[in-house]
Amino acid sequence: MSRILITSALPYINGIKHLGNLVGSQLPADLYARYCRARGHEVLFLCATDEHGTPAELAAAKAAMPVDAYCAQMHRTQAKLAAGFRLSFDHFGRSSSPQNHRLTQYFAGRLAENGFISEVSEKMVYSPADGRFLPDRYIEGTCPNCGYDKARGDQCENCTKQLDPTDLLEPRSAISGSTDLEVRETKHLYLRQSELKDELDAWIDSKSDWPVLTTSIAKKWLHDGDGLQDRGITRDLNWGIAVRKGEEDWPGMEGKVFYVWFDAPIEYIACAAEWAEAQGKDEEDWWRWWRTDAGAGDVRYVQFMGKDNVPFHTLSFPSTLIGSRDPWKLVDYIKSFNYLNYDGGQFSTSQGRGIFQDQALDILPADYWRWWLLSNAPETSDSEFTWEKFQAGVNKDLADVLGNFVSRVTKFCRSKFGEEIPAGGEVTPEGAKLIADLDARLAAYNGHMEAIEVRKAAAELRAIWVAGNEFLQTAAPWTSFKTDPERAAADVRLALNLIRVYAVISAPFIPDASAKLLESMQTDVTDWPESMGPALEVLAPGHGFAVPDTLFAKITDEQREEWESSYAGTRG
Ligand code: B3M
Ligand code: ZN
Repeated sequence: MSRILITSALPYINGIKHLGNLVGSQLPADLYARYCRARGHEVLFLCATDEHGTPAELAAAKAAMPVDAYCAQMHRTQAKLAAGFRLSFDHFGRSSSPQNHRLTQYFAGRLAENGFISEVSEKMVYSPADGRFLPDRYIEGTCPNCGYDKARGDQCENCTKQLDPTDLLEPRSAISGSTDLEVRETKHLYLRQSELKDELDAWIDSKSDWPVLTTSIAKKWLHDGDGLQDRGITRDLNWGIAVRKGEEDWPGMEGKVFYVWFDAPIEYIACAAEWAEAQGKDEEDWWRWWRTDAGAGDVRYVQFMGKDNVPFHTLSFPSTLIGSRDPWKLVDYIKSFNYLNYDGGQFSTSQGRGIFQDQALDILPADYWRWWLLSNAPETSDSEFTWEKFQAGVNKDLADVLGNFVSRVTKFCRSKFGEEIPAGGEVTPEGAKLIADLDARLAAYNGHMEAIEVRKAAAELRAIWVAGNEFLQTAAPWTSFKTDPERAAADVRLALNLIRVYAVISAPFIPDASAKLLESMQTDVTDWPESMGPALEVLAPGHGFAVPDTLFAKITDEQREEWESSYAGTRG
């Protein structure tokens, strides 16, 4: 048994997330966590809301709520949706937690003690009307390059030119619209990442099993252009973690907070402390996951995220951990994803484009979404959600293949042998062939799950479902029953046992359907099959079962047309 620590990128607190966020980190992380638990490993699966930064402040202002109340409310909303999608976090924490405040300030203190913090004076745009300094993204104006009048202080979305706020013509606050802007001197802390470049380079070189997408992004930031730059880790904002050096004040940093991307990854660690506290456990119960001097040396740590988050997870966060000179656990494997597109465009929270998690659960249960999103995960390239593809995928795989197999076997058995596993007969040659085929496929499925190859695992699981249907078609117990009822009984017994095996190995993808199948087969034997022979004999003759209701209702064309028009890519 191994110990596996799994974290998913923390969703920003503002707004309900769309399906692209879900499939880009949290859902595949849940798939892997469920699989690892089912294989008997000790798993700690953590996620949290990412609650600081300007987006949180602006969203709270828009909701006319104090930002802490807004974050508390949105954390509850996101936690409820996570439960709706059956995301089996051991803890869903908050980056605004007291634990994260303490840890973030601790790390800043350690980095300062070790010489990895510099204090830099810089000029920032201040808006008296807003009573605050404006981050580059919250300064708007006319692009000097293309004339676009909504260019931002960091980039023009129209011609993509990188900008400084001082480049903008007629600059104004993107919050209040005020053009009364001043440039003021302010001081910020910088993490001296450039000092850690060689150590980071060596660490990344040691990751020989990382996907190319992950390594290439990390190397690009390390070596392209001027190489790894020092990075500001403080902001002039009201909402966030106060800049302190451990327990002490930080002279000159009064009124400032840490930059959201400095404190957010530290929440991965703080979340374990929150989990321990929530479970009434002690500090060593979470230190054994995060400190290699307290037992985390044998932990395998796997992170899940969208590809745009890779730089922060391969450079900035490791810089914080390495620079602390404490023996914190560094990530062993990063699984990063491309983007899920919606009907030809990007999913976008800010533009309300796409299908949002609350809307999805309003129209269909989690398993439909889990199956389609995972079997179409944007692993090696972007993938496209269209209502037609979604309808075709779930109707075929879930209704016609898996659901149909379960229904045919249980209903035929009930009609000829009653609602119990029939006795009689021996495994037929077709049955023996099925068992051999399934052993090979199970090994392949396990291999893809261990390698976190999500789409390949889904394809292999689908093939395992198809194999059951093909066996049924070949064995045709409804025909053999007329001349050789013992043979029919043996084939039906095998097929009914296969339903239980399907329930066990499909659970990481479709947990609710899995639970329903186990209930209908009246069994709680859920050991992951080591080999199919013994696994297909667990339900002995005479064991009772109940014909389940329809496992997956098909999506009708009318439903698909209605949903396609009502979720035409905008969210009120
Ligand atoms: N919230 C970005 C994102 O949601 C950021 C991830 C933080 S993980 C520490 O894509
Ligand atoms: Zn432009």
